[in-house]
Amino acid sequence: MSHEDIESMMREKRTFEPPKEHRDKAYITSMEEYEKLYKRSMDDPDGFWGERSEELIHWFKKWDTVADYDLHKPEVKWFSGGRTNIAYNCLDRHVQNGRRNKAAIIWQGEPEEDVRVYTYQMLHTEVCRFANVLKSMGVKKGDRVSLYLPMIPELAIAMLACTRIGAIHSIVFAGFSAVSLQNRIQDCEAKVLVTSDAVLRAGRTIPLKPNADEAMSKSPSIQKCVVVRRAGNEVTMQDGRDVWWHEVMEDESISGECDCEEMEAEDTAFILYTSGSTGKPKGVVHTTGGYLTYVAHTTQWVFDLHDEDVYWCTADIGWITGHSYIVYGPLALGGTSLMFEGVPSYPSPARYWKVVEKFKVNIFYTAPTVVRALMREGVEWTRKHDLSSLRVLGSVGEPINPEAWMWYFKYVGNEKLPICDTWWQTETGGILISALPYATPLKPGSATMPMPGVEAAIVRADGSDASPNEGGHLVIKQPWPGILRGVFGDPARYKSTYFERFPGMYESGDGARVDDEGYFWIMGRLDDVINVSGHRMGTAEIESALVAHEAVAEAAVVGMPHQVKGETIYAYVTLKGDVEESEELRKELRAWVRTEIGPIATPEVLQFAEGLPKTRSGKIMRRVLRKIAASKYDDFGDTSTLADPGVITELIEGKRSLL
Ligand code: 6R9
Repeated sequence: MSHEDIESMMREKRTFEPPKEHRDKAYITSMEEYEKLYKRSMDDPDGFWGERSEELIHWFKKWDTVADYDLHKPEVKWFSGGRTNIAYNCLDRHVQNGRRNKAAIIWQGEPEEDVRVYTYQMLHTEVCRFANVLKSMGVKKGDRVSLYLPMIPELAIAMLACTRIGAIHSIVFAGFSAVSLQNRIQDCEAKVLVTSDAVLRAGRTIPLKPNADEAMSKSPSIQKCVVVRRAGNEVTMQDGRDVWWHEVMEDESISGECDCEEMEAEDTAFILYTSGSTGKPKGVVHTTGGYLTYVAHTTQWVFDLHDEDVYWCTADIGWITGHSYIVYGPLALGGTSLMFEGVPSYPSPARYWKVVEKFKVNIFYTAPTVVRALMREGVEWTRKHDLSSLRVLGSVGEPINPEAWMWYFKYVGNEKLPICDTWWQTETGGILISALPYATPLKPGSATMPMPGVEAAIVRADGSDASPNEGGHLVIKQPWPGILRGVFGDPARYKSTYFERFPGMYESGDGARVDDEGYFWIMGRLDDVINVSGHRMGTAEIESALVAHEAVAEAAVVGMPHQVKGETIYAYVTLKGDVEESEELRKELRAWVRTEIGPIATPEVLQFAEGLPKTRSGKIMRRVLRKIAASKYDDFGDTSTLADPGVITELIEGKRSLL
């Protein structure tokens, strides 16, 4: 299909009806059913969620109340009085209920021949062993454990071992730098760090332990470090602190049985750091009963996951998508989750499709940036492999542009598979807005409608409801079980970021509109957060990394539209008076950000600027900087409050000379 075909399709405003094939087996089979469930969930939320949780989760002790909240305070509790355990729900009950020999995790390593399959029984044993290792290191309920690992099974094992004993994991994406790791360890005062010798990526071995060493050297809370051998490269082990995973796991004294901690529903399950518009990353806190219920609920209804399916989510577990939809959601349901270590383009752009064919994947969940990157490589790669096992497709991380949607639909979905564009956030724990594959008619580019139980709405700046098609702030008007319960160690920030601007509602920070038929169209962040390849980066974080360099006086960072990544990072940098601009310095500053935060934060463009467009009150007018970054020089809007309007011309000239 050519570009023009896609364009004309868009003009037709076609909708795509849900498939009939497989529909009789589906959990939700029609819009009428969806509407009935939605209405029920709004009329009787306690009844709805109580039933869902009882159906999906094993409780050691049933709760006393379903929901108990006041978003003004804010205070949110779900399933108070109930006791359960996440690892028990993901493992033990399946071992007891006939899934003992079923594959829980199929792991495909980056080298084609590296495949490991863990049955529920095997995973249970490994998790118990590692839980006992953690216990032997003095880790107790409520203690924090940082996990800094590539996409290897040990990461999932370590997560489940933590939740089994009530320890709180904080996973740090292995692409983050030593400094980022250190900040995250220090913020939550982790006792133990689990890491590996290296990351295997696109045929290269990237050492990881040196980053861990650097971070630990400034993190006095760390008592022990467990190191997984992945690549076999040389590492230094510190006596008394560092131990090898394979050695401690093989220790005779470590048992393969370990009782579960009976957790209160509101006990913290994990922390995950995410970027915000100001300051350092915040530790988003998720708790036990509500989170578990919510991820199981959404995995079942959005992906229509059945026992015999092979389900593959391509995210990295370092992000929330991997937490909820590689590990906890699918395993809570007793599903088979495929975990993949590699990248889409190595050794060829057919890699994903090769994996789909090899394991006969039924449900495939990826990000628009992946779709766009593969689209650029050409359709022939999708044709090299048999994709006929696929049944449901998913998308997450950023809005999927209609062109990418159509490509995904046509060449991966063979024009018949439903695409569930799932809108959600680290803070929401699970999917809030998405199509249900066998019920919702699809519109390319729309995340369609809120899940049952989710009261999503668009409000104006004053909090009043927006009219259909009017853009505004995307808010949720009542809590759902997976909502974050705090920002670790910072209750004030929890309140001010999410609950202050629109009292009584959860503020997502995204802009959106709802069309005449109730479809949600997400427009992106309204705050200073950039979405690079589906990953959130706070501009403030990158700016503070830049100004930490001795040559830099001031920096302003904005997002710039990018064909594959959605957005990339554009940095304007004002040097200190005595520093000369040079290509070397430009390179050095880009490399600096890379080591300060991580490769994903590296500015794509770095422009030296004599001055930045500031208002008389000293605020940087980012809107102007965004326009210049996007090479849109026509309409800067109202610039009358600028202290020096001449700056704009200078910046445009500077940008032109860059190209
Ligand atoms: C799950 C995840 C959250 C931000 C969110 C929004 C953007 C995610 C989206 C989407 C449009 C979708 N986002 N999914 N925008 N359509 N289907 O990505 O969490 O890393 O916290 O990012 O990502 O802007 O606010 P997180």
